Amino acid sequence: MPLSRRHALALATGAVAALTVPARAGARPAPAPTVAPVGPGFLWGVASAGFQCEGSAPDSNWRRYVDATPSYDRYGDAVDFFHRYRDDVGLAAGLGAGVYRISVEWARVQPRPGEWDEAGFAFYDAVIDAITAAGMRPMLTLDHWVYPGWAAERGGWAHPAMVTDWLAHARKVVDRYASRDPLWVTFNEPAAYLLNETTNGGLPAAAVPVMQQALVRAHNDIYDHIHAAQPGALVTSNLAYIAGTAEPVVNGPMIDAIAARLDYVGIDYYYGFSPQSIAQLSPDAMKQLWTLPLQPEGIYYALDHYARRFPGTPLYIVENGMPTRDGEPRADGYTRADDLRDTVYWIQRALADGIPVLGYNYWSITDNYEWGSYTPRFGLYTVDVRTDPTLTRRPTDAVAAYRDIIAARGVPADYRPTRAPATCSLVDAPDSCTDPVTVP
Ligand code: IFM
Repeated sequence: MPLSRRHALALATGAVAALTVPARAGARPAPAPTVAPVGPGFLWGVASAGFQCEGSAPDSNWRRYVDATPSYDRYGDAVDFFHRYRDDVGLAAGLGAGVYRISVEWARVQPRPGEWDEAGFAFYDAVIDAITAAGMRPMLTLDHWVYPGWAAERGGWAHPAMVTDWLAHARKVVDRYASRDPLWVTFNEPAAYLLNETTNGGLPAAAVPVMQQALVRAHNDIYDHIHAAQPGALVTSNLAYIAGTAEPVVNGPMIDAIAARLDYVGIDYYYGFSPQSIAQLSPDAMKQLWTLPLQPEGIYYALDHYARRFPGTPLYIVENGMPTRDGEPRADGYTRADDLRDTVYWIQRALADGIPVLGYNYWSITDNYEWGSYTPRFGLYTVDVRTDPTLTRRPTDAVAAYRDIIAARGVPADYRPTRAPATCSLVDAPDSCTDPVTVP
């Protein structure tokens, strides 16, 4: 069960939530009969990550995890973004998106210690050129869980030189791309990164606090470097929103330690749980992401949580989406288009209640390698990696939905979510029981 695993990880780190989230002042506002569009400056985007989509992958920790794990799908060339980035950037531009999130893969630009690969950088130069030429702003992730094979060889984040070496790489990336005015993400989902390194990378439990401290040091250091290179930059480390009382335990230790160096709070919101749905989860749920329950209104609770934790700091949904199993209809009948529209409705509701939401990225523009498997499909465009050698991008119903949403700056004023808010969502327990969000 996901929560207990993540709880266990937090406990392994000896983590205690240092800061509590202030209680809501008064009852939740009653909803207006109609929902207003988002402002013209709202950032609509799509998100991706290097290893998951690029292919042509150099030696890295993740290449090694795949090689060492026969039950994982062979990586192949993922969806070959390495050769098809122009097409995928064009698909995002065709939606009207204004932000395209990628990660710059350390393994590609520094294949050996002290050796920088100009061809690797040239690839990212070309991708960023394509993004900006299409009228979009890049969002650059410095570390989406992948580092070079040579760093894996010596023990990854448990090695004393890791922070120094990571910073040498990250500074090069920042110095090269700061003039392109990207939005920055330092570490993708740091709590999940710790878990990933424990389960796939063999990071011993005793080294988890070492890695966590290393991530904190690296984030805080590169934050200052980014601001020196790009005055006014917007920097975050995005958090995988967990739920209610688990949130401060799982994400609290990292976010508290970097709180002074966050220009916006990047939030990844996917699943929502109620007491009933959590009781029904199968033990394999984390390997079958398409069975995890979806609660679109949970994005409102997540935003509300972080608006109270960081008053006045802009919030950005850096990732949101829904998995299917190999692109098949979901067992709960929820379509990608309905889930997207319902989710955007709740973002508009959050904005209407004064929560400062800066932007929203859909995860992902195409299906990709979901950390060991091609079965969970998150793409606006689906790609049958295992069966279609042409890797054709085929639109899901959410392509038209997202295009309409972006053009209209949200769902229509009289929109009503297709899915009613859950009773007693654990995404915001216990407030969701005593003061739940409602639809007019
Ligand atoms: O694919 C992942 C991504 O790498 C991190 N956030 C969640 C996504 C979907 O599981």
